[in-house]
Amino acid sequence: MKIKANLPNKISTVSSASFTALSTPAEKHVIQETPKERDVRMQWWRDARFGMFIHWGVYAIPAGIHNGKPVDGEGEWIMDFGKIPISEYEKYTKQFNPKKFDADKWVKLAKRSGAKYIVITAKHHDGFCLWDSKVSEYDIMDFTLFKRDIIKELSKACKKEQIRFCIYYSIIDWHHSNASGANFSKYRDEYMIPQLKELLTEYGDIGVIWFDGEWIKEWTEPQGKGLYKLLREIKPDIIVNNRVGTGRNGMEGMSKDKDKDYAGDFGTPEQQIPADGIPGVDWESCITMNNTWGFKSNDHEWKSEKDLIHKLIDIISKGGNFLLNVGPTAEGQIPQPSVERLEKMGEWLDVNSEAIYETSASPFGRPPWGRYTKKPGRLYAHILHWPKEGKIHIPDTNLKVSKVYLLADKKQTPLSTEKTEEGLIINLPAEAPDSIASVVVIKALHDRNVR
Ligand code: FHN
Repeated sequence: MKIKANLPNKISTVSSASFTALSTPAEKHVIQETPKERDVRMQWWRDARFGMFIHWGVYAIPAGIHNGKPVDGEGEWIMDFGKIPISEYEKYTKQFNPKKFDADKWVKLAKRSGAKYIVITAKHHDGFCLWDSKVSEYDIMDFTLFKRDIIKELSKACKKEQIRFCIYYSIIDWHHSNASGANFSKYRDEYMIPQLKELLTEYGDIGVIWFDGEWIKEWTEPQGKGLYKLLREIKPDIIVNNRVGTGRNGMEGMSKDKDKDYAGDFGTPEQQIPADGIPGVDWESCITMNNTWGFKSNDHEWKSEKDLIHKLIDIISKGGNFLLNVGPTAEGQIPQPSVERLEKMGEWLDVNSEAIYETSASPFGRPPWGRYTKKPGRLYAHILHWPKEGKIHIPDTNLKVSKVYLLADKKQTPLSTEKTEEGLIINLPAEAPDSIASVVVIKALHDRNVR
């Protein structure tokens, strides 16, 4: 059951004419871009490999508990799962005053973790805006005592630390009276689009617009294509996920479903890592650190740092990006268990980042002991389970190896190898340098598999 309310909007002065593109036939929505131009636009995102998702908003106040009772499901859905009427939910909004929020602290943690970009929920399904929106009073400046533009502060902190700043925007809006039913186009043209324009043009360099809530019946693929075109016209180098349209699952089947051309630049498998990746398209797995996106005071089921590092390696070995979520508290603090895990991931990346950033998918599938990533002239064997037999086998008879060594070994002491009819045996030391994952570097010349 979705909840609606009448919200007195500051109706945008932007003419609706600029949005007719949203309703004209699909062929009007084609962006002229060569494959090379697309590769240039996507390059920073592909090289980055690892981002931090931040789900933060009013829902952090109830934090999974409403009227003294726990509400099942993700914390950011409490307004819906808890069947909280708008008027009652607005009481939570009035309480939103995160005095301990420190954008620099959050961004420095992201940087220490090895994340290269941050995606923040500027507006989730509850409709509350974390920035000073010109078309709404339901925002941090007009509706709360906090009166600080969180999106602006985070954007500035990201610029300072050279972390790409990205925006999550929900097409669903449980607070806006026109966001479903007959008046949806009014919400789209007079509220949603002006908000996207202000986020894209007034908040610094936005790397990605990350849409969500695309599954509602009012939203269609042609509208998604029209919106994608509009956003690329506003900011030609912007990257947009496939939830701008209806492609969420389709993109995952995209490599097999060539005749279905979904809007958006990358697929968005959620809480999952596709077994074989998604060959032929860009994709990003978004995953929580416990079981909720938005903070819940009663969710303590934290994934281990070993599990998170293995997920990072698994995703990247399949050619994807890893968007790992944190759900800050109502006070504006990232939960300590999240901080601890992010710090551990950063320590592992301090040693092994060469085998992660700017790499591409494994040329050999998935060996029983771990995963592969590669760069031109280099193959990286990520050993997740140190083999008792003290060796690993690389199934490539073409490898012209110049050097093999443990990435953790600053002296790059060569490991002994043996050529076989099936490929290359690499002999390993008795002890793994890292109990979570250790990387063997195979410097290979002129090999078709290692480009
Ligand atoms: O409904 C949302 C959910 O709250 C969360 O934001 C996830 C993150 O990708 N997306 C939707 C569920 O698919």
